[in-house]
Amino acid sequence: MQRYSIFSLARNALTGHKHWQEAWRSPEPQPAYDTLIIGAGGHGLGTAYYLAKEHGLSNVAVLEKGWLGGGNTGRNTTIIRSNYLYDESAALYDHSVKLWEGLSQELNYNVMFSQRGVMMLAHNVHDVQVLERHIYSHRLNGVDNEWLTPEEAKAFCPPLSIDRGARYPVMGAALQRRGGTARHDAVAWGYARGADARGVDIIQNCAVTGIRTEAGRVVGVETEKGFIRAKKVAVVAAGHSSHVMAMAGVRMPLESVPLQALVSEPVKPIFPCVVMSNSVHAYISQSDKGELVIGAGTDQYVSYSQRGGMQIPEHTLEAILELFPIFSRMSMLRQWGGTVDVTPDRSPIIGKTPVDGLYVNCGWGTGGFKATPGSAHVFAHTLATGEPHPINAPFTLDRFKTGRLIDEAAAAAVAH
Ligand code: FAD
Ligand code: PYC
Repeated sequence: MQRYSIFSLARNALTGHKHWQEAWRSPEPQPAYDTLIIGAGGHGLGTAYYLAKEHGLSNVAVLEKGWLGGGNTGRNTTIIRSNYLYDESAALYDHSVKLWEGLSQELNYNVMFSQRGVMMLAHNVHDVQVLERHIYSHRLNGVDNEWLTPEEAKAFCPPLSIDRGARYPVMGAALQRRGGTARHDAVAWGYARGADARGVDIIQNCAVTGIRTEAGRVVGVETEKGFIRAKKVAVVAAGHSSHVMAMAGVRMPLESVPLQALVSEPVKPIFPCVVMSNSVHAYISQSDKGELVIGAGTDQYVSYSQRGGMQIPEHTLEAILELFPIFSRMSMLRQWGGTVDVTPDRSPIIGKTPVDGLYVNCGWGTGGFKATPGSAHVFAHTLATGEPHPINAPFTLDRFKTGRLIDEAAAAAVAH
């Protein structure tokens, strides 16, 4: 890793950064690769990294229509947790949390993973029963989670109001102490640098416009930079997955929906953890810059819009103020949106497709950032060996035909 002293930082600033070593190359595409990955978000870049590092496969290119990390990876609110209900999901998301715990060292890049705890609030008897059921299930799977009384929840998060006269009073909370947040861009940058250093070509500003198949087998992709031949193609395009998969004639069980978030002006550290409330459709944490990071349920209508709109922040801030009246005089700084790909059972699709050589990793909906290392790790195994890793084996596309669904709507925690 290149290190910069304060003097070299000053020198580079004064010389317009002319002599800085780039963190990754910007190559033109080769005519052919063993594997092409469509989408340079965290999942696509991580997959390329593990293909090269763990499977010795570096004749790989990642094709990105915009800039790397500019999709949902760079737009999300970075909540990381593994408190999902079913065994299959607990295995997948906790595999990811374990990889998060060593990721800065693995990449030699500070992804600022902070296990500050994720607390989910209960506001009615149904919430209490659902969260308690989740806690029992998590513990059976070796995933930490514990029940807090309202007073314990307030001790863990002092800005929280536990006024029993509130319209949606806090009746308790489930706390996963190993949950937390990370720096989203750094995850994309760390994987990109690690993959590039191992020979992977990352090609930005190169939209895939078609997927070419012959006799039921993928042979390459059409792009803005011409046709690129490949033995295997992996679609990791998040909110645009159904659009890209349609290029190969595969119809996906996905809806693309905007998900918005916003941040406040920066303030000194006041918020020590992450708080989520599914019932009031709001969640909140504080970034290391000091901004309160606030999010919401999805927009009501399907759309590819990546812009913010007023109705979601207004509704969300009403909910936030009921829980945290202390923030009533804070100003909001900016808002944005991303396009999330939602499956009917709110679980991802990771694996083979009906087209030989075509693989897909999508359907993470509102919650795929937390899964980035785990998803990339098992997907790289699937691509390299042609067979699913035991952890992603249940997350097939054909479960929507067989009926073996993994319904994580309650654990998704973000209303949609
Ligand atoms: P992306 O980062 O979106 O990468 C896909 C890439 O594919 C994009 O860069 C896109 O440009 C590219 N692409 C698309 N089409 C093409 C094409 N034709 N050719 C080439 N490239 C193409 N998850 C959590 O776990 N915790 C959270 O707190 C959280 N908060 C969120 C808040 C918001 C506002 C949003 C929008 C999402 C949130 N998520 C969260 C979800 C999370 O962001 C995503 O599930 C995750 O980042 C998906 O990563 P990815 O690498 O699959 O997708
Ligand atoms: O999946 O934890 C999550 C999440 C939080 C905000 C958006 N998604």
